[in-house]
Amino acid sequence: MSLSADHPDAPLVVVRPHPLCAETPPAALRPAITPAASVYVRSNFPTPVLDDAHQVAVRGAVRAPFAIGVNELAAMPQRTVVATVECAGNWRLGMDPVPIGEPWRYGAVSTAVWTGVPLQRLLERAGVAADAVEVLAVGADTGPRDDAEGVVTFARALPLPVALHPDTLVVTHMGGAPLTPHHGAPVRLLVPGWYGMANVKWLAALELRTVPFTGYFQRQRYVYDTADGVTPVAEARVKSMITSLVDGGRCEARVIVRGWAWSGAGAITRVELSVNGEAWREAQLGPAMSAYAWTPFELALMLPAGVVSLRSRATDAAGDTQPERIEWNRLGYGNNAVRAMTVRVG
Ligand SMILES: Nc1nc2c(c(=O)[nH]1)N[C@H]1C(S)=C(S)[C@@H](COP(=O)(O)O)O[C@H]1N2
Ligand SMILES: [Mo]
Repeated sequence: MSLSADHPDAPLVVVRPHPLCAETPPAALRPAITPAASVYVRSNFPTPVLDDAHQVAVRGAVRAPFAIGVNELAAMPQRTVVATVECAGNWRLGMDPVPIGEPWRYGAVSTAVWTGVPLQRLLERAGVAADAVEVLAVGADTGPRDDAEGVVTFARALPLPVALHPDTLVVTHMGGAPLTPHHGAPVRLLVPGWYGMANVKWLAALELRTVPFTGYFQRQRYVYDTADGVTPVAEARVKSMITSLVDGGRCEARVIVRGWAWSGAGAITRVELSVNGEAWREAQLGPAMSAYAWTPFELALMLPAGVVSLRSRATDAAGDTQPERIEWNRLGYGNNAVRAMTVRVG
């Protein structure tokens, strides 16, 4: 697969080649299901090479620890979930000043069909101790970090109720095919509705904990670091994106503006569009492919001639609406502010 950032038809727009961080290109954001080769990639360390003999250890505060391989997972009842997954750093470049971290534009979001076994089933088999509070998902990838001592492992904790949700999956397949190395082969987590960092790739262990985890990727990264303190990033904030028009491109005056809206807090209840900063107009919503997949919206517009600014704004069932401005945070996560795109009309 070609990963050239310069080639207009490349399946991914590379933000950093090693370890691979790459966005879904604008054209690949149009279909409901993102083409598999264009699902964005975010890796903190080199991709570990794991073979079919790889096992996931279920351990910690459990009655009966065990290890399970991919073949045994395949023999269990499977569950499939269509889910939109967004990196918490998506649209970091839209923050002012731009925070440290990967300079993501708005393509660190994709929708895929994920298949695996509910994490709940593995936890039931292990017998979770009564005093367990969270499940630590440990990846097989490690490496040094500038701001940490020694070697760091990618690991993220999930509150037990989220881990026990029937749609939280130990995934082996994306789009009906075995996971590719970049996406976590042979096994990863999927936590629908949460930002991407919860979906630990190259899953090596599931560790039941009785005290909250405070490791590097729990307290120093994937946290909202503000004047009020540090809070781990969790559910994806409500957001929308116009995909039928190209930012900086041209279009006819009569257009149907289309795009996607999503939220980790519930269904999308409203999407509005504004032309040149004028009054918001409500778009029509289509059916989402699942409770965790983005919702399509569209609105027919007659645009004025010249360079036109277009904005979309989504609201979810929790009552949250995309803000005009984002509260800046040191590491640049969760930027769901309304984003303007410009098109030349005529
Ligand atoms: N083991 C491991 N899991 C990981 C990461 C990682 O660096 N290592 N990155 C996380 C982040 S920040 C995101 S956004 C998603 C990206 O998943 P993808 O590359 O399959 O799109 O994986 C998450 N899981
Ligand atoms: Mo991410």
